[in-house]
Amino acid sequence: MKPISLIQFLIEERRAGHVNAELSLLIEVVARACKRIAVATNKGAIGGVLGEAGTGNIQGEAQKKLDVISNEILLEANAWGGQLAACASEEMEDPQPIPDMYPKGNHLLLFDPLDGSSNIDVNISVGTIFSVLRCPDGVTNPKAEHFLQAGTTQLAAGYVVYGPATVLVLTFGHGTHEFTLDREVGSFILSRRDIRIPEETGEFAINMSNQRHWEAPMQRYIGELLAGKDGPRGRDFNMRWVASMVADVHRIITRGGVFFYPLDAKIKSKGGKLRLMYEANPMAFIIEQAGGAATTGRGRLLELQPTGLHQRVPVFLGSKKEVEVATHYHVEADRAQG
Ligand code: P6P
Repeated sequence: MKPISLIQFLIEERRAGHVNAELSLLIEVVARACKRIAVATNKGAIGGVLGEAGTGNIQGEAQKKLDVISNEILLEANAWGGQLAACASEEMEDPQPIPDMYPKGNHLLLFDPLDGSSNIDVNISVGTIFSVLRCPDGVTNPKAEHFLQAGTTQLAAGYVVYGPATVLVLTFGHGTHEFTLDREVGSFILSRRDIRIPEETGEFAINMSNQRHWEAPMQRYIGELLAGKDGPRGRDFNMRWVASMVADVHRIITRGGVFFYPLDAKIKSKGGKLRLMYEANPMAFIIEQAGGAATTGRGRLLELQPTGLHQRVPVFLGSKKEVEVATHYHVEADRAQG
């Protein structure tokens, strides 16, 4: 069958009324920027891009050189196209407006330019996560509060995982689709259309080293998985933890599974580990469009009304049945506490 490139797919989606011209062009620009991030990331030690940048970000985290490079690539690529009113990034405290010399558009772009960057120096897959919102009517110089829209309002979401292959996964709210980069041609080629995640799974992803800090319902849920076929679930489970959300989510998009970054005593005061606006919400949109589920452990992630641009939340996402069981345990425990 003739390969379908990203640009051909986007034109098909426009004809189907799933996306407008401005949004499809924005996605093309973001995908092109991610190809440049892939080139920078793939250079490794010989490209002088490994190690710390010597700076910190709003999260109080030391930035890797590639965090800064990836952020700059996305800002530069999206400055002049005319599709955006502003960008927001994990690496920047405030939104970056589109420079006055360029035309502004009706969209807001949010991204984690290089998620999992603690894995870069050990050559483990990392990725870019992005989300597109509509800029509120009449707002020409968006501030942080204009980005604070629930995940259900996203117009598009996607990630690019820089692994053995460079793979883009994308949704406009009409299914979740995967594109693999053909490096020789430089095109993203459609490799899976309308992805469906199995509702059941035998594979979970969580950072077990936090186990003693979890809330009781999480201890119960994971304890049942670890008990295996002799326990209440009557089957054995396998565990994976890459510590790179994009890699863990892509495994789930590819073969099912469930991912947890729950509240624990260490991070409870911060609200969680992962960021709502540019990690949890885009991933939740992608997962739900592939037939999975995504909650905070207490409610649907996409319905959460954001209160801050860099707000953190607990994340339960993946195969629907396991997300529902774990979420039910938390809701039931809250109800019992009254
Ligand atoms: P931990 C990477 O820093 C990240 O934001 C996610 O990509 C990943 O799932 C998580 O943090 C890993 O956290 O506590 O295992 O290092």
